[in-house]
Amino acid sequence: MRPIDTNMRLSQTLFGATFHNPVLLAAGTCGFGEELEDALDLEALGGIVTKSVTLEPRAGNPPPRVVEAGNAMLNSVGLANPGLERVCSEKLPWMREHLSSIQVFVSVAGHVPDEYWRIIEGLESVGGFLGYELNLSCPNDTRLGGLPFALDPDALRVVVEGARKLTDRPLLVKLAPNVPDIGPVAEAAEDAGADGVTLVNTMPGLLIDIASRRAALGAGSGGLSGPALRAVGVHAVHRARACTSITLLGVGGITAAEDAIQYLLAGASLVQVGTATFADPRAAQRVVMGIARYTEKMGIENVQDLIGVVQGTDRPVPVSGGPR
Ligand code: RRO
Repeated sequence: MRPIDTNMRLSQTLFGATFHNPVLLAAGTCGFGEELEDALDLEALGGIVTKSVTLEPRAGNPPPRVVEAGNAMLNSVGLANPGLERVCSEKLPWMREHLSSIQVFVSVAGHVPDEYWRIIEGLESVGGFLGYELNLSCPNDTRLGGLPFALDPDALRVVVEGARKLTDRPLLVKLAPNVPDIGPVAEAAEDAGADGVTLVNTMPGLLIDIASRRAALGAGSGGLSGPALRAVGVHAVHRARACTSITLLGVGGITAAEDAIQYLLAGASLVQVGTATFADPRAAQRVVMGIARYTEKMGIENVQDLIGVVQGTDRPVPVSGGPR
């Protein structure tokens, strides 16, 4: 294994683990790491979040699955993934061997609470990763009998409380941006036993091809991501910081270090780069280097000194910056 060039300014201990820097690859944009192995230096990152894993394999939605949407991207991938069994037999062993120096969260998705719990039980029996990110907010997959779990705090609580009983690993909950106030949703996740929340998943959207008068995506509507989502994500982090004391992970529209730093200032301890990786597989590495340059230039000893210290916002945030 190659030694890590650790920049102590960027290093943090969170969930009892060392993150060499605050930049992770977001779920659904890096497969299980292996898919991007030749395109960037994964070990230069803080970590990755895998594609969401479901109980059974999923082939995904009909094409096109991704379309450009101005300063954004619309997707309806439809949770394409190899399913729990192959993740345990192929993906986890690869990640254990190749990503042992960075932190891996496995994203978990399902239609009903029991599916989330069975996937966690299956993954627990194999191990080889740090923790879970419960995807309760996919806009392209319906919860049996209702809205995505993250749009219904009571439904969210059921999944998270059940998951909490099954594992001591760090448990993150990924929230949706399309709620009236994300603060109470983050609070519900904290009350139910989550160690952190990831804000935000994509925003439901629809694009129409006017020549064919059909939806531009094969599946109809999809989830909007990219730069257009950034202000929504930064606001969500800021709001969650005011309502909770658990660790926050910011995601949405990060293409450069300046974007990631906004999330840190709003209260996120970690950030995730998603859509930007499609245009430039090294985007996340650029973000790491940019944050390092910024901390050096500003004389900031550790990136934690940036977390949650934004001023001049409409709602107060803790000046201490939340969890360390
Ligand atoms: O696979 C998808 O279509 C998908 C997922 Br699971 C998600 O969480 N968010 C998204 O925009 N697409």
